[in-house]
Amino acid sequence: MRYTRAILRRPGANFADGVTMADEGMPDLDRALGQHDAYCKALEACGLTLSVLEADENFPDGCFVEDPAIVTEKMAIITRPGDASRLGEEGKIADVLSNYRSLEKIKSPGNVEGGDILRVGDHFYIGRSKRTNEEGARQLAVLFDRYGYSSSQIPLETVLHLKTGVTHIGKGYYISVPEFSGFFGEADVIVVSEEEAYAANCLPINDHLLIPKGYPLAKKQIVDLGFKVVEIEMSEFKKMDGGLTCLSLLLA
Ligand code: CIR
Repeated sequence: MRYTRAILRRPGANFADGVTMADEGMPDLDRALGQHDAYCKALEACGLTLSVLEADENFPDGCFVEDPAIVTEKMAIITRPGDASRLGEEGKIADVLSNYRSLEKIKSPGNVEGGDILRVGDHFYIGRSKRTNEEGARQLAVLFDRYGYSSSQIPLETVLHLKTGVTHIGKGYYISVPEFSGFFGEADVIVVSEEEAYAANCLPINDHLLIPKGYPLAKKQIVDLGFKVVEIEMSEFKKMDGGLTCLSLLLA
């Protein structure tokens, strides 16, 4: 699939008030804005046209636009974030997405966050996490089925979202923390060490693979497989439990 467009939202002045389990200190807003700009430039270099929304200080985690929606080539699903502070982020995202897709919606009492959804071809893995509940996963499976996609569930134990711990990087390869390495049958899985767990969240876009900067062992394994990597400094988003996939919604 070739992506042509991305939707993003800039971090706001109260970015540091978002939810986090990371014990890495407060993020620096200026540095976060600089890292967000660099991320935007990398997406443009991959051939994408960007729609960058202004920050909304009602939602300190609003820059993590991956969570309030799931976009496919046939439709988009507006989710219901599972953390109460994030409920409502989906409103503006729905407005923008309605320019490009027909919209489906997850309804109460379902909760889903897009970070729990890992797409591989026409199959969607649904992470069952603290943010994506049984009812949300059930509604998702019905929607995917209606549009001709298959889905299955993966229970989460240690990470925030499914894609915090595993991503599909293309050419049949996954990169994963040990918890998920057995879920993908015979597929080739790069298993990251505990020190490099953050590198399990990579973002393939067209001919490039965005990887977080500072994880040399993971980088070497990826580069040795022939991927064209673009390294992005993510330190300030990591402090708020966000990774590369979280910062954009990609549209083909
Ligand atoms: C949160 O806890 O909701 C945000 N601080 C981080 C969300 C990261 N999103 C993602 O992994 N898809």
